[in-house]
Amino acid sequence: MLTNVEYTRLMEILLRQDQYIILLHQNADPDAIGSAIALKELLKSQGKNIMIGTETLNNLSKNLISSLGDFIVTSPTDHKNLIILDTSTPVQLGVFESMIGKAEVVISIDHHETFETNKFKGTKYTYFINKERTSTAEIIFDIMLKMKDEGLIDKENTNCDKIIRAILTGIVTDTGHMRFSDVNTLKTLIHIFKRGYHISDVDELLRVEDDISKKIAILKAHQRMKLYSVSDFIVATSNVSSCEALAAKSILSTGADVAFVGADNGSEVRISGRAKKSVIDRGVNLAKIMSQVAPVIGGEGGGHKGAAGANGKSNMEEGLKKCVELFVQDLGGQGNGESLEYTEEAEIQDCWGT
Ligand SMILES: [Mn+2]
Repeated sequence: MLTNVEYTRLMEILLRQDQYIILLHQNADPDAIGSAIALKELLKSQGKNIMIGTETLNNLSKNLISSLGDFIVTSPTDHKNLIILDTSTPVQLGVFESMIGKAEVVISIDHHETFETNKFKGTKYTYFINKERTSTAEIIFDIMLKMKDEGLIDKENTNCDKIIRAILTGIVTDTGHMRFSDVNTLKTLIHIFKRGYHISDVDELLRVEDDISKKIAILKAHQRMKLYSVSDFIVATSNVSSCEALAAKSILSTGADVAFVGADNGSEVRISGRAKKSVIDRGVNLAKIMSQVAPVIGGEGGGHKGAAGANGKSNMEEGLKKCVELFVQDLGGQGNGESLEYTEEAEIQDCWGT
């Protein structure tokens, strides 16, 4: 842990310069981006001018940046004061590594094992490495608490909501949704939860809105669904013009145990099948079903037991019917050889039976 003395020294050093660029490792993850956004806001509240630079971002980080409404630069600038976050070796800075040579101040804040401290001996380098912390975001949160204790945070001038959301996202992602969290992570989270935040806030910040065609495909797949009761499973079939795999997956999350969704664009027919684990556990193999359906649509099929597909040319409706028949056979074949009865449900009944 950084001691109180170290935090005081870190604060003192950070507040010395008026302009910084915060640099992050390539393919910056939400801990790097969240930490950078939070530190940027904290320093901005002290009248500092701050930019964030990273060569590339991962997809989650792109979502985080657009959700929090921030921006980054992707090529070196002429800044002389650098803050390097969440980066254990300068090489990881990619194109920004070249800025280190010309820099006058380099401050590294990180929770990784090794920053190559020996490579940069000299007065311009200052390291605050706390490898016991599960994320860099927690270190930034400690800086925030320290600033608050010292009366530096003026709520009017500080976007505390943005800072906390950024930090919470870094913590949650770097701990693998808390799997690698420890006592100190939880202590930080207690502070954050007491302010009314929750882990589900992070999911919202990282989620990408599906584009309109995906939404329509999924909704139409639900609208056109046919349902069958087979043994104690619900089998659904449907059709869309595209996004059939996504639609099948979505139908499973709505409640079906097995879904077969066809797509026919006039020149090509595709069928995608998805099954829940409870179905696979009964010996059903969708890859086998898809390879047997393939001749009906004039193509080939395969995949995995729980997720499989077939591509062909025509006869989507017949293909979907065949999928259900083969599923019934496959399920029946696991029992005493009797063929199972199946009925098409005329209406979807809700759980109250009305
Ligand atoms: Mn990290």
